[in-house]
Amino acid sequence: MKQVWKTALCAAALGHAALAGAQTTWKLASGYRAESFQVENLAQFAKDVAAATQQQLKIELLPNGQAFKLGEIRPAVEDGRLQAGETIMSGMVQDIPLAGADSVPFVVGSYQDAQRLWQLQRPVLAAKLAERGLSVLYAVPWPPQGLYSTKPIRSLADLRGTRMRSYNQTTLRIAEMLGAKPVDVPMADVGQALQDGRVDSMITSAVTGVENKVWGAIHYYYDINAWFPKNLVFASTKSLDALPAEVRAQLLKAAALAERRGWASSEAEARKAVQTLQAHGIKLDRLPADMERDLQRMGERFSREWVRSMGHEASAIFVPYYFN
Ligand code: PCA
Repeated sequence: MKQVWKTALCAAALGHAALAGAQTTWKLASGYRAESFQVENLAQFAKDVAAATQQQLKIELLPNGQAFKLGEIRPAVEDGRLQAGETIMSGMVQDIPLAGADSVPFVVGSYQDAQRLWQLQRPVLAAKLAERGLSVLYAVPWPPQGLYSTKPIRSLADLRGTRMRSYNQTTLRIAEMLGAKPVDVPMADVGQALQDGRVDSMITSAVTGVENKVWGAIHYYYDINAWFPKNLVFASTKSLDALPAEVRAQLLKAAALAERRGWASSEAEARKAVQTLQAHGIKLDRLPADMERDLQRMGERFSREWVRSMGHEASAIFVPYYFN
């Protein structure tokens, strides 16, 4: 009799486990703040997925680089510690050089061009990520990158010897080319780094300036429209394949929607943010024409270096970008 009870209890427990198995929770880490427009879009994506799959797939967000630092997120998804992640695409260039295509200076000058570049970059990037067991969910650009400074800038020489914040290989190399000292500061710490006087200048979006309330230390913003870096949201292919087909289809549908929504909100936020910087007393200035030319030349030098290091993979993206 005892044995019969044991068997019955085991069966009940197994039945319960089978039901619970139908509900999956993914952990998705982001290196960016929950209040950032990128992570707000991500939170909406998670909500959409839960609703569309009747809670069969829940996405638990781990934002702010707290559980996993920005640079650790992709490796953590690769080795199964996370099921999904959000990172800045150009942060992957050490392992996947063509992920940096969107951060080559002065190639893309508008959201429309950024979209065209993404359509060309996506298939080649997806193939590279597939080799690592990763799948692309969606990508959303940060607004155009401008130049911030505590002091007015009249020539490139004014940046020599200053401490310039970097967040990817492009910002690092540009600081080097300018003879500035690159200081790596995660996006969430930019406000603090400025307050502490650890940074004199930086290249990032107007939105990032607003989100970090940079107006205490920064007095000048130059709208140089240098590039449109994208955040990439991606998943472990193994986790994706383990989902029931219908759940997977709903997830991919929500991802496509998040991509469209994100691009629209990036553009809208970009416009508002420049005004907010000005409203807080930051001078929106133009660079002198000869400095603009020098900056363009530096961008060309960067492009040459990049194309040389990439070989034919760069042409797969840039030949159709420039000639089609
Ligand atoms: N904000 C992020 C990346 C690009 C941007 O506009 C940052 O500054 O780290």
